[in-house]
Amino acid sequence: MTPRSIPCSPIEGQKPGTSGLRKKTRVFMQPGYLENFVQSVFNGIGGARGKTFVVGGDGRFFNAQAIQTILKMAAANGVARVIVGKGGLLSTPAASHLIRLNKTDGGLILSASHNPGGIDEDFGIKFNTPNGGPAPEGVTDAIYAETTKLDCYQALDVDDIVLDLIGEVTLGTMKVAIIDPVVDYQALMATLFDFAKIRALFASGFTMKFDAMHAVTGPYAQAVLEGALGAPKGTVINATPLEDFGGGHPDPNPVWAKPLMDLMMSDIAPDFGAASDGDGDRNMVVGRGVYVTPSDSLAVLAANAHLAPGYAAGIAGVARSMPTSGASDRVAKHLGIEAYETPTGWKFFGNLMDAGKVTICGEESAGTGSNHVREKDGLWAVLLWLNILAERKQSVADVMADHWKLFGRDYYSRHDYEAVSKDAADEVMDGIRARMGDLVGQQFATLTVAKSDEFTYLDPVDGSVSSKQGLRIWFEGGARAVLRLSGTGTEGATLRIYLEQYADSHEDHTRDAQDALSNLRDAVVELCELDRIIGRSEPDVMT
Ligand code: G16
Repeated sequence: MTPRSIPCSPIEGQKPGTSGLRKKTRVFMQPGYLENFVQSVFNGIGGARGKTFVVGGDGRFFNAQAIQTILKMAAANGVARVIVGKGGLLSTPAASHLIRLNKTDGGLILSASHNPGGIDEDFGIKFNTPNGGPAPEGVTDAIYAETTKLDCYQALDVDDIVLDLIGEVTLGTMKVAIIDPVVDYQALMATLFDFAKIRALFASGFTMKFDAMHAVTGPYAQAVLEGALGAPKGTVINATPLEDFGGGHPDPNPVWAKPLMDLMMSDIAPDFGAASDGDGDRNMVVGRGVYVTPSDSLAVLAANAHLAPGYAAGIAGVARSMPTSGASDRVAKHLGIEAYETPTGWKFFGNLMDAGKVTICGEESAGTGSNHVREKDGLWAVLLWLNILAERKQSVADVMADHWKLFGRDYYSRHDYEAVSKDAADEVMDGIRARMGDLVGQQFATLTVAKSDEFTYLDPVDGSVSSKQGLRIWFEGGARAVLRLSGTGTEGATLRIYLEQYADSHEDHTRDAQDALSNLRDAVVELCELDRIIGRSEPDVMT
């Protein structure tokens, strides 16, 4: 059981993106590929000797094998203790909580989030720091630097360990604590929400469907909703985590969670519908006959958070990613608290939460969360909604109507153009950059540009600057379009176009969103010359 030092060559292209390193599974399965990154993490954080880490993943194909590799490498690198979820499973928010609860030196989370799983699909790994959040750029830069110069990695030459039994085992001198992935997370939720009230809501006949999309949240949702909160069995559907998510695309949005959407728009819809993604950090919320956009969900949660015990004293501030609609800013103004606008990527919220500046954060990409952990948290958002519905004794549709009556409505949609060639995507972005100074006053379709820029973020806590974080174009009449390239895709480039049109509190809030945004969409398609550059003007996915 002596640690072996195995010679290797540096690997190119292991630069962590928006949330860690994401590649095709077969890329990760190449000999030495995962090892190169894991050793670079240990080296990049100043060595692993004597440290404690949390390790777990969303159960996708290669999860179990990758965990064995990581454990053997951790042991050989002198790690003192690893906390791992039974079966290698941990949702991303649960992993974040365990890192904080056990005051560990960080954690390795295995997931490609909402991307499909399987040998021909996607895999990913990211390092979270001791605050429980995704590593900030300084740390990922140090890890990346290691990947480009590594010449050997450490591993123990031992058999795999059995991860299906709760308890403590040793690997060399390293202790491995195999824990129930749900218990600590559930205990945390019970401190934040009024479980008795939500239990009474279910007991009164309130109905719900939670689509776990055959991903990691299944066991969490079953334990909390059907167990602790008494929702009827069958409330959680697709509850068993599968290596390929049942062949589905575990992204909780109206496109990929279509069966749930269809149910919620039908005559037999339950009162409330929700879904979460591959690793449990994203969520979708839908009421009977009404879809709640993530941007609106953030605004409603911020406006009503005080109804849940964990936030009864009020919230310190609200943060949203730049492409997220301005709905939460209006709530912050109303509450007299600060609103922050950050680049896309949950890591940017960490500093604000650590500094006590914000309590609730959210993104248009279906992520909402609070300072209870340092990741977005799908089930948390669903529980906060349930707590709010239990207190307000209203339907989701009525909550939304009241919200828009008070704050106005931000019609919102994201249009994704997937698997675009990298060159074409760059041409679209660079084309706009080149014309940025001349756009104001120009008319596209029926709209005239009022203002345009490229978003740069100055972190108010550490003063760091992040530039090139998305192109913004405002039109006369209050519409805004944002363009950016996805940082989480694994095939070509994904061009995201975010469309937003504000209708004030006196205007019509009942329009179809795509209809309300059609003029803006036409203007952007023309402005970007999408037909000419990428050969299509219709997006692959509209959420
Ligand atoms: C990750 C980050 C999110 C971010 C999203 C953006 O989500 O954790 O904070 O909003 O990426 O994705 P893209 O760059 O593709 O627009 P996740 O759920 O994939 O970890």
